Amino acid sequence: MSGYQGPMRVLSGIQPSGGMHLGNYLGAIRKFVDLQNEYDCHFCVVDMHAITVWQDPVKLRAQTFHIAASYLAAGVDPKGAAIFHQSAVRAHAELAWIFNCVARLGWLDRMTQFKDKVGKDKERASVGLYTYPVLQAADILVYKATHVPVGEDQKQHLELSRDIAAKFNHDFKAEDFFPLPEPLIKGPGARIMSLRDGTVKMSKSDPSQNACVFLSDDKDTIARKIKKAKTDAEPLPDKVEGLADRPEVANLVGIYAALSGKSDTEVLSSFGGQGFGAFKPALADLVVEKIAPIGDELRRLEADPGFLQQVLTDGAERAAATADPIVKQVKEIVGFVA
Ligand code: AQP
Repeated sequence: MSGYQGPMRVLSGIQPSGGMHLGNYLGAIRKFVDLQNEYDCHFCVVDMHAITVWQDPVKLRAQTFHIAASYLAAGVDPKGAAIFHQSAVRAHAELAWIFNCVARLGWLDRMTQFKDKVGKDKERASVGLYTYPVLQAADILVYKATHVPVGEDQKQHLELSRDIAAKFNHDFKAEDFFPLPEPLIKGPGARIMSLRDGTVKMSKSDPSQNACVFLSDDKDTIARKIKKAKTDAEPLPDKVEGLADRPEVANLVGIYAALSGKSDTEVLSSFGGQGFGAFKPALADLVVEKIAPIGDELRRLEADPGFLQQVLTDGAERAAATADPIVKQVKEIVGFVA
């Protein structure tokens, strides 16, 4: 983290672009819960990122509450961590513009998530989708966050945040003004794949409802999705090496491991040699046991939008109290008149 001496601070966010799924839970929110007692935490609902692709305004509002409720239902305590929506803290947009002038086109041209999302239709993508990782850098650095819990898919964006921080510090001779944020990626569940195709990640925007277990799914739906998950005709292997060319099987074993706190090796020592007729019901029971109670709490919270609004308003006030003085300093460093 270079010579940065500021406080250890965590920032992470999730887009209100659809229902919260098992990948978001294992790759991100579960880590939020673990980190909240150790760091000064800021968890945001990144609505400004969500509109980089079309969002129905009515759904966007509901999904913003849904993500906030998911944080709470999974165990994030709003008295400790600031939970807020990105658009409520103006400092994110202000710093993002300044960072747009620090980041280089060549850096953004290398972002694989942009390429994956636009496919062959780049001409029709929004400019916001292209500069998405610059806004993400602003989200992080507007709090001088030192640690960022994310799934594996965000690794490249985090490297870009570090490049932007380093270039800002260098260009403006502001040594160690921004920390070089560390991604917290490692651990089970960093990359959960679709239940229908083990080569693509589980994603909110997947057109197949059966590709994701959503936190809001009831017990029967969870069990049905796990039992319908794509596999192959062979039994489970005895050793992890046997998962190499079997992405769907590796994914299900990984989900079992992440939710049970065991390693893949331990899971295979229990289930190796058995067919999916034995493994899938055990996995379904485990996912139901861990996820269904979160879903119950999520529904209870979503029925109280007044409470959720209050959590977001309080969180945004606390977040702005940290971010505004940092942006003020940035403006001075850049040479803007006060
Ligand atoms: N499949 C996944 N496995 C592990 N972690 C994941 N994350 C997302 N998918 C997986 C992590 O969840 C956090 C929030 O991600 P996001 O919603 O802001 O953006 P995303 O990565 O683009 O998520 P989706 O579900 O794929 O959304 P859409 O379809 O709208 O693009 C991040 O920490 C991410 O790593």
